[in-house]
Amino acid sequence: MAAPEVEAPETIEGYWVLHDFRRIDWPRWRSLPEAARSRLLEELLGFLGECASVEGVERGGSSRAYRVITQKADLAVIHFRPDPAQLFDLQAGLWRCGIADFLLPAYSYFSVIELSLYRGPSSRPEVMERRLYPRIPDRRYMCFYPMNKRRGERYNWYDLPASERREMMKGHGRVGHKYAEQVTQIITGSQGLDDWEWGVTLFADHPIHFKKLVYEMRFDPASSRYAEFGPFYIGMTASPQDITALLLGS
Ligand code: 76R
Repeated sequence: MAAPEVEAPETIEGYWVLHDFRRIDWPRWRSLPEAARSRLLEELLGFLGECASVEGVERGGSSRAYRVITQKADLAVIHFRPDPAQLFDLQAGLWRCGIADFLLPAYSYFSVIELSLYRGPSSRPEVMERRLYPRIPDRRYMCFYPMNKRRGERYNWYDLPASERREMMKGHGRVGHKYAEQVTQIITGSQGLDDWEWGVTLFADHPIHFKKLVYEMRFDPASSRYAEFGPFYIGMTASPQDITALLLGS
């Protein structure tokens, strides 16, 4: 029987994840009186502060706001939470803020932190814990894109024997590991949850590291033959002062 060869890799899931991208409706926002804009900004900052307050709680989750470059979005919020139901509440929480009337949906993604056990589980429970339930890394830049593994006539990831996939993931890990200091990757699985199969979220102190890493990876067979990519979003961490400057121009 060929059954063991076509087996899906075992995965372990951790935090549930929502990436929520919004565009600001600038003409309508700017036409508001300044006092109204300040009030809506305060309410938004209060909401974001509340989101981030879970960080002190063990396995409570993590949330970060980002400014986004290009016209695909202006703002992004990323939430990690232990219970998927919390993400429904967080999404609704932002819509209930008055400023939501001026935030146009741009993109969003629902997934769950996933470790695929191609290399077997780490023998150290604290390593597994840290990877399944991480804080959002304190790096200045974030890169998010969704991806699939190809199911073409010639190259079909899902038809490959497990041993070949394992070998290829080893090569992938080798390329990635060269960037371990500059880039933190968080892979989230979204099979059955959203339109692509994985979300890739990378964190680094400078976006040049995203470019170098992703380019080098394009030559690795796990990507060159088998990866298909969705849109890329690049964000920069946004403190309350940054969001105030963005929205009120001060
Ligand atoms: O060392 C380990 O245990 C982890 C090895 C590892 C796995 C299992 C790893 C390492 N990744 C894994 C899984 Mn990854 N990763 C991506 C992308 O743009 C592209 O071409 C692909 C997008 C990047 C940039 C990246 C970076 N990785 C996965 C999976 C799940 C596949 C599956 O289960 O079939 C995907 C979709 C994926 C995609 N990867 C690394 C990195 C980096 C930087 C590392 C090294 C991390 C480190 O050593 O600290």
